[in-house]
Amino acid sequence: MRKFIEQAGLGSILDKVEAGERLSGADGLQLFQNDNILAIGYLANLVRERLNGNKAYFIYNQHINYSNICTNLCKFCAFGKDKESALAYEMSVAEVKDKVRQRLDEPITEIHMVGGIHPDLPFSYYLDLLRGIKEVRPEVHIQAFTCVEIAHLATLADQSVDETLAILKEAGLGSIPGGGAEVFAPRIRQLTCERKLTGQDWIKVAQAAHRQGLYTNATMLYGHIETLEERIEHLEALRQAQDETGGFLAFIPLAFHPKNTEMSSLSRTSGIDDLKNIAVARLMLDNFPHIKAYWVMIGPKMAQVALSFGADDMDGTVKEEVITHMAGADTDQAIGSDTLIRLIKEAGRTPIERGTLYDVIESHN
Ligand code: V47
Repeated sequence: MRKFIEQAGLGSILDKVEAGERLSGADGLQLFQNDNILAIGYLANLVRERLNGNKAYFIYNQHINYSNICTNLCKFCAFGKDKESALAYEMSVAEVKDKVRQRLDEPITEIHMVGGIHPDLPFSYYLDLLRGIKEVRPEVHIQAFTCVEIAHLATLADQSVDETLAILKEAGLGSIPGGGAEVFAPRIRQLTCERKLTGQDWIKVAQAAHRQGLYTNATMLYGHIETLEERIEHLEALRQAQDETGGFLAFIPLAFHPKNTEMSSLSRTSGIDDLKNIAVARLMLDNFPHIKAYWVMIGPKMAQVALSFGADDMDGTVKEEVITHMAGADTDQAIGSDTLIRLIKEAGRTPIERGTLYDVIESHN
């Protein structure tokens, strides 16, 4: 195998991976620029198996998007709508509780809840959402509100981010999903989401959460106008942040879906780029315990293959995915746990149903 990797021009990276040495930004760039996907995958799989063995995780979760009304209106997003739009919606707390109630007969362990930056819902609404969900399903873990939303909630609450997080935690917040990171580079934010929280501030919110004992995830929206260098800078910024506070659980590369967005002239990502983003993330983010292949965005088949290219998690049953489907995703909006188990087994991995914090619920040997 060494000969094959050397022939691909990746011998020095293999040396570092075998020695457990950190890769440089230049190494990351070299990987993105290399065409030998099998060699890149082999390297990523070494790290993946060192960290997670043969395990491949999934979760029984339910997504709820309480409102799509958003003042940021990012160019890559088909979900966020102006308040006056005919497609704008907002759920009452009672409606969200009903959504949870409707699935009480399913073994859901996590509610994943995000929305837009709503111009006028009060802070109390968000606290009522958390408390309401806990009333209906007390045991469920609520993973909610991106770092962008948390910064907005701090403004609404007229409190520091630390204090806001403490109040949300008290109301039932269990952890924070990875959305809103996009690409940290100011150039990309300027061109695609100029009203959004800056990359630096996104990281500050995540680190504040870690200091409060709240785990968070991180994402990168790839496959639009970002350069490979900007992808690497994004990964390096996350790695640095993780060195400092250690509270990131998983990294999820998000494949850009152009339909119904202001960037609809761009193409969908390719399978090779999807796999490279998983593999390079696994190799660069040596301090992230998990890399997720989000089947909603890259399709269940590609997510299955990704389990041999660095990913150790397929995310979950999801139920009612909205954000990617508004942008033209052709995957289903939900997937059965039986299908996830079958896909994982066929990939030669051991399916592990996990809780949000990667506690083992059931191992399907
Ligand atoms: O924040 C928006 C992205 C994110 C598009 O933490 C788009 O485990 C692709 O963050 N094409 C929301 N992506 C989804 C998300 C997520 C999903 C699953 C698991 C986790 C986790 C997090 O989707 C947004 C934005 O970055 N997004 N528009 C689009 N057109």
